[in-house]
Amino acid sequence: MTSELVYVALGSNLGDREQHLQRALVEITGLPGVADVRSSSVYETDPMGPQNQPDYLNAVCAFHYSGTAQSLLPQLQALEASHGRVKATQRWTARPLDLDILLFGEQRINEPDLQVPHVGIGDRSFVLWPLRELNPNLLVPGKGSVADLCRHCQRFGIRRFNEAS
Ligand code: A4P
Ligand code: MG
Repeated sequence: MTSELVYVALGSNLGDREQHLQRALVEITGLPGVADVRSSSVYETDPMGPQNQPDYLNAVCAFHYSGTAQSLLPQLQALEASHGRVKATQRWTARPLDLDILLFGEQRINEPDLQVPHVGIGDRSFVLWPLRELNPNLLVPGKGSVADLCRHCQRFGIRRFNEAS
């Protein structure tokens, strides 16, 4: 089976945020079919959505995956659950780990439980900045280059996280 270049967003705003992201990267690297994992720097970001929640740490990773997006999604959801994530009824609430499939090669998927490119990819600086770091020339199907999207998205509440440890 051929592999696709996949981009996944990582987010955490509960518990030891840095450790959640670091552990998730190790766990993604260990998933069957995953190879050549690269990661952006970590950014600290103001919460999008309800403001009565802690700031997030966000990053993006890229890897080659030999499988389908539909087979990757439940594996990422199992990792979220293993980090203590419980499903909230309200959208955009605090969580120890959020893993979203941003891009799956050049595929466009529109299914009830999976939309790729991720619906919010074009207007979230906490996704676009780390993506630009990995590949500024990357094209988001139907939306343009990551560098252009970065120029036009709102710049709010995003700073490099000081990885002192
Ligand atoms: N789903 C559909 N497409 C995808 C995809 N491409 N990747 C479905 C992953 N999942 C996808 O997600 C809800 C459903 O989306 C899943 O059942 C899956 O089948 P969820 O993670 O359970 O719920 P959620 O995360 O609360 O909702 P949503 O709409 O996915 O929110 P987002 O977009 O994940 O945003 N602020 C900052 N600063 N940084 C953040 O990372 N994240 C969020 C959550 C809110 N505010 C934030 C951040
Ligand atoms: Mg999500």
